[in-house]
Amino acid sequence: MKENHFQLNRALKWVKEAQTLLILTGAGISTDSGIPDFRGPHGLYENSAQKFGLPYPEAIFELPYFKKNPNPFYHFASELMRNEYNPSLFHQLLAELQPQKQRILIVTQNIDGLHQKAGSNEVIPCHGDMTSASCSSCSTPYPIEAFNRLASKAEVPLCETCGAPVKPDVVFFGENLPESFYELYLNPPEVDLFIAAGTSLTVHPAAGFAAGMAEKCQSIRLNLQSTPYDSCFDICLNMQVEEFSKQVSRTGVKV
Ligand code: CNA
Repeated sequence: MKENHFQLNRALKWVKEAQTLLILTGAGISTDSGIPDFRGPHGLYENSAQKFGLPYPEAIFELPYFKKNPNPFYHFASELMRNEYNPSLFHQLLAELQPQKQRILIVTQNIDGLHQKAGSNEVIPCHGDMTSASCSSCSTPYPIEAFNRLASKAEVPLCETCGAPVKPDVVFFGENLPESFYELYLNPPEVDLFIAAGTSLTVHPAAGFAAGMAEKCQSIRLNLQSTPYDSCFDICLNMQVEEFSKQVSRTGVKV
């Protein structure tokens, strides 16, 4: 308990002092916004196989399965699209910190667009997002308005060229990440502080990137649960990101 308190105070001091920060975020920073994560307590994986009739939970984001049966993905996507989600305290914290720091670069594994909605301006969505869509087979782009109209009703848009199911440009298991992420991976910036927040660090290459960054500079792992890469970090905090945000604001940083 005493050790936890000491580590938290050390982390708060680092956040206050750092001028350049790189933050890797995951689904855990959006649970308070109402979007379930995958692997956390009550995450999607706990009930998705049964709910969407999948052979195993990860199938919902696997391209070969999607091409045969895109319906489970569209049931999931329509839930995400029909609701109006708002940024959590942690999204707000990062946006509010921006003018007070030299640089805050966010790499997010999330596809929900909440960092941008909160006002953060340097965001790399390393698993893509839902702002464009294309054919899962021939890659022909699909008009986004028509995509939104159909997907929000859980209807599967079909490619006008080859008839295969269209998918939003989010990265499924086994697919390449955007070029902007690989550029960062190969040339990681010099920063004062790296934070991995709300991520189980189980999905690669993002998890490997986090491990590399954590060893390169001062680093904090902020998550409810431990991760496979905890030993790479200087500080590991097992706590809610919302609670951490409140603690940061108590140090005098306006949130
Ligand atoms: P994950 O594997 O589901 O891990 C999330 C982690 O966050 C878990 O370890 C939880 O314990 C932790 N967590 C949950 N709530 C909180 C909280 N309030 N405070 C602190 N920690 C919390 O998700 P990852 O992001 O690590 O995995 C990468 C996948 C998840 C990416 O491909 C995403 O696209 C995908 N995903 C995104 C969203 C979204 O966009 N909001 C939602 C669900 C899944």
